[in-house]
Amino acid sequence: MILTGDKEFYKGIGSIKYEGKESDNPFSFKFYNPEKKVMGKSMAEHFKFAVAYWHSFCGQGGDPFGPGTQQFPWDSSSDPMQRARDKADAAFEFITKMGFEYFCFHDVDLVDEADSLSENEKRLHEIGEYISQKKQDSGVKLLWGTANCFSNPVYMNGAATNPDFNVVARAGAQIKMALDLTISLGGENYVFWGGREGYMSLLNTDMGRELDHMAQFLVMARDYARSRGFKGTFFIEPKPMEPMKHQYDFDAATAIGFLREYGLEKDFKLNIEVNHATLAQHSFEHELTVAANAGMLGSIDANRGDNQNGWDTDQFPVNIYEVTEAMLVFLQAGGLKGGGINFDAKIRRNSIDLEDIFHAHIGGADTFARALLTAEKILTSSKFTSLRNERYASFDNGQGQEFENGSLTLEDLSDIALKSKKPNRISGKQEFFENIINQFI
Ligand code: XUL
Ligand code: CO
Repeated sequence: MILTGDKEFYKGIGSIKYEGKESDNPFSFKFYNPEKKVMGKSMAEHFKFAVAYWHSFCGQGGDPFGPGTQQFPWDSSSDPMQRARDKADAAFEFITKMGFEYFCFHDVDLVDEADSLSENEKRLHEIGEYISQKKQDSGVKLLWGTANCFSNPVYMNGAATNPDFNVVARAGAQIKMALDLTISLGGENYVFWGGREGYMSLLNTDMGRELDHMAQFLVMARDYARSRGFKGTFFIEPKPMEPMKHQYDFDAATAIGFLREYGLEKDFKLNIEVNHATLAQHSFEHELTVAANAGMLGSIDANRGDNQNGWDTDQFPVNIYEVTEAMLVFLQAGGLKGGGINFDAKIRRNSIDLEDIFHAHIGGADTFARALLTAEKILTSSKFTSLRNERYASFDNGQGQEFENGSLTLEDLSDIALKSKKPNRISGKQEFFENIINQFI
């Protein structure tokens, strides 16, 4: 059901429905069929697609060379609360027209930050009540909330890792409010993306102390949220750089090591973002695999980077081959632990028509759907799994199995090798594996 406010913002566009790949209606899904079952779950259940409030209703396409190019009709009022309500109307109209069930936000996306913390709290409370009503009316749910502790200049030296305790306390106040808001809106999860938690130069930074502070802060946030009845999962969203030269949550392996070191691994999982993976010189599927192996694959921020440059371009996903490799990991991991697929992606600066975010989200959803269907076929009707398992067959019984069980010593390995023939060379067959993906796309 479409939910509009006093006025309709996306005029002329109705519900986006699945029409199949032969449809020539640009405002329809060609592959994403929410009800279609894939390996026992509907596509809607697999993905839990979410719209990112910040990119779709706040960001106007500004870049370091010039201001925003997109003009939003919901931004016209001079009263910040009216602007916030108009923006919420636009957001819920868009989400319900897309037929998506979820959204994600930062505190400051919902309403402009005021000069004082107490005024902020009032504003957030007020817009929270407005959005709560819209959630009830539409059935749209909150996948996760977060706090923006990186845009305000007060955080230029970091938030939880700031060398000044006064700033750490301010971040605490802001995150407490964001947690309260997330809980009151029934948020299923809460995200910590590092923002400015990292450093520009080690010369002026006590890294060990900052990491201890970050952990202490997360412990406090967890304890507070749990005391308020929050049952959801906390996610860390790794990123190697931007805005800091070095971010503390560099990649999945780093974040997992950190969470385990400080005993946070039970409450926290990871939110893996495609373009963050590639900035860390990994592939998306690498980061998903690292998280899945640790039982910490919580959620996904879907987007893509640009192969020709090295920053976070946050483009919408379109690459079927790349996303199919990711969906193979996704399906084999049994899906996400609590999270969903949040389109943390923005349209290009020169995409200035209001309808452009429909094309973007339709393309993103279709890319994931097509990749999921392809991955399902690869797993159920190709030799992919058996070929990969065969590479490890020597560990399935005999001495290989004893090695895996931990019942051999290094001397045993030595004895075995000295008594054996020289090992055969066995092909890794990478090109054959690559062709299987192409064959099923
Ligand atoms: C930044 C980023 C953020 C987080 C939420 O690169 O991805 O939008 O997802 O703070
Ligand atoms: Co993100």
